[in-house]
Amino acid sequence: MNKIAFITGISGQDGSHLVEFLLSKEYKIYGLMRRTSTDNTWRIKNIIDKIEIVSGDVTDQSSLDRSINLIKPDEVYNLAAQSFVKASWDSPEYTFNTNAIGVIRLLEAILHFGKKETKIFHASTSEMFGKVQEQPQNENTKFYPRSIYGVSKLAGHWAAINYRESYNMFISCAISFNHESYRRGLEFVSRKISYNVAKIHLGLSDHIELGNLDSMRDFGYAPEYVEAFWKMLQLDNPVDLVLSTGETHSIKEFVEEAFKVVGIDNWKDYVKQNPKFMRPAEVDYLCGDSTKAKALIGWNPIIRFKEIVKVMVDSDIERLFRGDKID
Ligand code: NAP
Ligand code: G4F
Repeated sequence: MNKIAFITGISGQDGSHLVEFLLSKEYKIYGLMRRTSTDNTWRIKNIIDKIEIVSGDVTDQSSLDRSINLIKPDEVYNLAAQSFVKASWDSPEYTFNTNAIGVIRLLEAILHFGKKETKIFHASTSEMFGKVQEQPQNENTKFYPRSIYGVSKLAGHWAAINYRESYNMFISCAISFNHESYRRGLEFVSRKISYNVAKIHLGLSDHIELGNLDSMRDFGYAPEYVEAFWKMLQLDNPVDLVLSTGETHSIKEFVEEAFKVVGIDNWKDYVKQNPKFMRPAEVDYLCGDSTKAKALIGWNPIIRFKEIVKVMVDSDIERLFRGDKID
């Protein structure tokens, strides 16, 4: 019989890649989506008729109880989050409600209405390392979040561990480092760069405004990360794993590489720094050590920095050229 998966955050970058992966494994898929005033299914429009969308919100306990009771999933992937770090200074309470209490709500729903053997994946983040206490960061590195986003994800992470230990639930958390794709939201720096470089290349714009160019991130490719999420749930025991490439690059390098893709070397002529995009507290440096993931799930990220940048810039050029709706 086909396994049943329930995904929160199905309309997001990772949710859309995960759905495609699970369909290839012949899962029956249910995805939680909240009501929005305009359509936001652009990432899943090609497969939406192959899945069931359930209306609900991780800030609403009754919708989660109802969903889990109806679906009785074999696997749950909890990807829903207010995932934009910068927005957590504007809406701290909402961010915490979604990213921390939302995890507790979902786990309560599974505890009371799910099957005993339901396996749960939770999306934790390298933002929990924040002001990093060692380099590179692994599963034992001390956390030091630098935003309410990081604080909320750390609370969600510990909630997941607590439910695992309290109720013997199968809950695994990936501490994922930045992973990107052509489906990244336009507010994130990677996509903001690829989209604007594509516009400059096509003569649709003449500059890009950015904030801090010195921060360093361990950039991976999102489709490889979602496959790892699935692999974590195929293990016999729950586990928390750092997922990263072990390579780190500055935002400046990302900009430089993106302009290179379109044959522009004098990138500085096109970039303006705008304090509006700076953060009150920054995560300066992230670089992960995924030795444990390599041992347990054979983690071996193939698509690396230069290729990621190229895939994203090329995709934006193509979509702008076609006039696609891309946000
Ligand atoms: P994303 O593109 O921003 O997607 C977030 C998803 O969560 C969207 O589908 C969004 O729905 C949904 N969502 C937000 N608030 C919700 C709510 N109250 N109730 C139900 N759904 C809600 O983020 P992503 O990059 O795919 O990331 C997926 C998860 O991985 C997140 O938990 C993020 O914190 C974590 N993570 C991501 C990265 C990364 O580099 N991408 C790294 C580490 C961890 P709408 O479409 O309605 O907004
Ligand atoms: O693209 P970002 O907004 O991603 P950030 O803050 O690293 O968070 C992402 O990765 C986390 C994992 O480490 C996830 F948990 C989280 O959900 C999200 O997916 O910013 C990256 C860096 C920051 O240092 C930021 O200050 O880019 C810098 N930056 C410089 N100019 C900018 C800009 N970021 C954005 N979004 N926009 C700018 O104009």
